[in-house]
Amino acid sequence: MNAAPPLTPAQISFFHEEGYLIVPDVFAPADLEPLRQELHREIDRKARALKAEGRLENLHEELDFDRRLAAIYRDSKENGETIMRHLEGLRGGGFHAPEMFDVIASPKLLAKVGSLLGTGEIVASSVYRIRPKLPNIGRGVVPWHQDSGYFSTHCDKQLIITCWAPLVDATVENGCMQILPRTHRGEVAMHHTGGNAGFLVIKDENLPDDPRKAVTAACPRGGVVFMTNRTPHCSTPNYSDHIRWSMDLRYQSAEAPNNVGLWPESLDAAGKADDAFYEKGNVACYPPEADFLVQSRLHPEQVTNYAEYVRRRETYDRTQANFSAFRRWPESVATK
Ligand SMILES: O=C(O)CCC(=O)C(=O)O
Repeated sequence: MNAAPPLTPAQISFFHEEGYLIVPDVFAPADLEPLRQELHREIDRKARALKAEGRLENLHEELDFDRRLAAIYRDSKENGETIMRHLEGLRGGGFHAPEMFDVIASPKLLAKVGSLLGTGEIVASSVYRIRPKLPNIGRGVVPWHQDSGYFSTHCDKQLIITCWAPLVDATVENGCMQILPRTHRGEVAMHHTGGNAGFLVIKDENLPDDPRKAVTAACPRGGVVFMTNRTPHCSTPNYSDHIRWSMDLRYQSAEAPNNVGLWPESLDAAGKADDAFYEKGNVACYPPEADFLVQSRLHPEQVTNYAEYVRRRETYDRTQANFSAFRRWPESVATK
């Protein structure tokens, strides 16, 4: 059996020095095809459901995965937003098809993530997103932030790896990521609420370095941009004629705080577990969504299978919506 290759020592050093690493060939393009096709089928199912409700006229069946959702959005912003919100997975368990789980648990990706975490005991973080950045629509533009801005403060010094993986070639034209290198070792920068489309934003004056030093992280389909949770990053508009599909997945060591052992049925009405649980230091970095053990040599019997992953996604999203161990950032209207 061929084990999936880990990263080289030079790649690992680069990541820890720079706060990011682009690996252009983590996946073969064919590895991502099942996910692309299932997303396309999901769009088709959602569009048909909207049509059955009398809310959508043109299914745009003739268009491919890289264009169809944009055409639906152009016809009706409301329909486009409904489908996008569903796929992005912010509520209701989000998109959690088997094809999604296969990518999250892909040995090829986990081998690389393990190299960066320095352990084979890996928890897939609760927060992953599928992002269809539509051509010439501002909503997909993500302002400067660190992922830690969204996480609870007790995880500031933990390493949570974001794996940003495009499902099409990500280029300057279609709005790839911008990364501020060598700035990931300090405190979490001041964020403000009120950024574009409700995102948190670090204003230019609060960035740890001059944004003109940003690296443009173009990345081919099959590649992955690895970042730390304190690496400032943003993404720019999509000026192309197709959708910039991407996913961002997150992983941490099983030693870092997580909610793997926490089941919603053991929570009280306020969404809290009993004190004994928290005494173990186990408040998840992002409590409202479920973490799951995705690789373990010490406890292979505890590695989450697909059915359990679905149950955790679906249950956590509902029961813990009001649970809050978050930091509070000030509000701002005038962002740059
Ligand atoms: O995909 C994008 O445009 C932004 C993604 C992002 O900010 C993230 O993964 O944290």
